[in-house]
Amino acid sequence: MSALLPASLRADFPILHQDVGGKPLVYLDNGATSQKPRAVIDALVRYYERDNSNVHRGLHALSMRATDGYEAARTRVARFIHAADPAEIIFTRGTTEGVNVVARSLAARLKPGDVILTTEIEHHSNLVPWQQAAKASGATIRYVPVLGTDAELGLDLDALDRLLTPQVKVFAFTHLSNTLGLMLDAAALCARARAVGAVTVIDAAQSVGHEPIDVQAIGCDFLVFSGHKMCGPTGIGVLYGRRALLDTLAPAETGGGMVVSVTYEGATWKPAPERFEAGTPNVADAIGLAAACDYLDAIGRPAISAHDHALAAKAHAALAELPGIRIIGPRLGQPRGGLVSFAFADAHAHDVVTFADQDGIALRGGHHCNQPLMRKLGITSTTRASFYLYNNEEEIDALVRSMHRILKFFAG
Ligand code: C6P
Repeated sequence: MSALLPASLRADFPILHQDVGGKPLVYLDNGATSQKPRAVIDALVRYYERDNSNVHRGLHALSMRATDGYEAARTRVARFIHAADPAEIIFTRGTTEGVNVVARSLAARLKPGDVILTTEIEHHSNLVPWQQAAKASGATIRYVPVLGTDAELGLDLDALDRLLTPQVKVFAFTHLSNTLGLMLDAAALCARARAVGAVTVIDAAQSVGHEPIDVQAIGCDFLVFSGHKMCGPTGIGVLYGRRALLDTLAPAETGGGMVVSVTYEGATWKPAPERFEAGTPNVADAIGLAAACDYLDAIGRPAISAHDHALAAKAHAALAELPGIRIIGPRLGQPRGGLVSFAFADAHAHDVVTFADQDGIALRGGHHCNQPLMRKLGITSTTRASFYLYNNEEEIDALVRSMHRILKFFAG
C-alpha cells in the first residue's frame, strides 16, 4: 500500500504505546477525538511552564509573551485554512460552540418568511442550534433530503435546486458526515447558495485535520471546527468568518475583552475577532492548536488523506465480506472520508464496541449524534471505525479478526 504514511509517525504519539486489557491498544475512534503528538503536548507544557499569563491586559513580560503566543496561534490557524486575514479566526471551545455563536448572531437578522436550509445528515451540533435560531427569529428550517440506502446514500441535489430559493438566508452543511463518511462538494454547494444570496456555514469538524481546506477557494462565509479532532487539545476550536460579514454581526456573548467603551447605560463592541471572544480566552490550547497545525502541515494533508483512504478502503473491503453486515455510507471510489460505518443484523453496535474493547480496539457505536438521520435510515445505531495518520494495516487486520469473533459469538 504505497499511499501509507511512514510507520515511524506512530512514535510521535505517546498514548498509543500501551496495552488495554492485556492487548496492544488499537485506536480507531478518531472521529470522536484524535490522539495528540508529543509536539502538541510539549507546546502546552512549555506554555504553562514559561509563559502562562492573561492576554491583552497586562503590560508585564509574561502577559506580553502569552499575548504574542495567542495571536501567533491565530495567524497560524489562518494559514492552516488559507483565511485572508487572521482577524477572521475566532477561537471557540469547539465546533459546537462555533455553530452556536454564528447561529445566535445570524438569528438576530432573520425574520418570519426567511428560510434556514440545512441537510438531513447533520450532526446535532449543526442542527439543534439552527432549530433554535429558527424558533427565536420566526424563520423556517428546511432540510435537503438524503437519498437512497446503504452504499447509495447521497444528498438529493435536485431537491437542493428546488429548496434554494431567494428566501434562504442561511445554508449550513457538513463537509464530511461523521456517521456516513459522505463527503460533500463544499465549493459547489457554496456557489449554489451564493447564487440566491444565502450565507454559507460549513461544519468541517471531520474534515479539517484530514483534507486540505482553503476557505477562499471554497468560497464559504463561515467554517467551524474543533482542535481535538486534528491532533490539538480539547476545549479549543475555530469559527472562521469572512471579515466583511463578521463586523456586521452582533456578538453572541458580551463581557470583558470585547468592548471598546462601557458606561452604566451601555457598551460598544470591538471589531472581530475580539467582538466574539468575551472573557479570558483559552490561551494555552490555542497555542497547542497552532502546534497541531505545524505538525499536520509538516506531514501534509494530501498525504494524510491518502493514508486515511487507503486504510478505509482495506477495512471497507474486508468488512463487506462478513455475513449479515450492512456498510452504511458511500461506496469506495465515491467522495468519502477515512471512516467506515456498519451495522450487523444480529448484534447491537454497543455490544460490538464492548466486544472489540476486549480485543484492545477502540470503536464508536451508537447514533453518533445523528438521531434524525438514524430514524430516516430505519436503524438505531452503527458501529464506526475511523482512521488517522498513525493507524496501520495490522490494526485493520485486528479489527476484522475481532468482528469475526463477534459474529461467531452472536451466531451462537
Ligand atoms: N462528532 C463523533 O462523531 P465538538 O463536540 O463540538 O468538538 O464537535 C461536534 C461535531 C460537529 N460536527 C460533526 C460532523 C462532528 O462529527 C462532531 C463531533 C463526534 O464521534 C462526537 S459525537
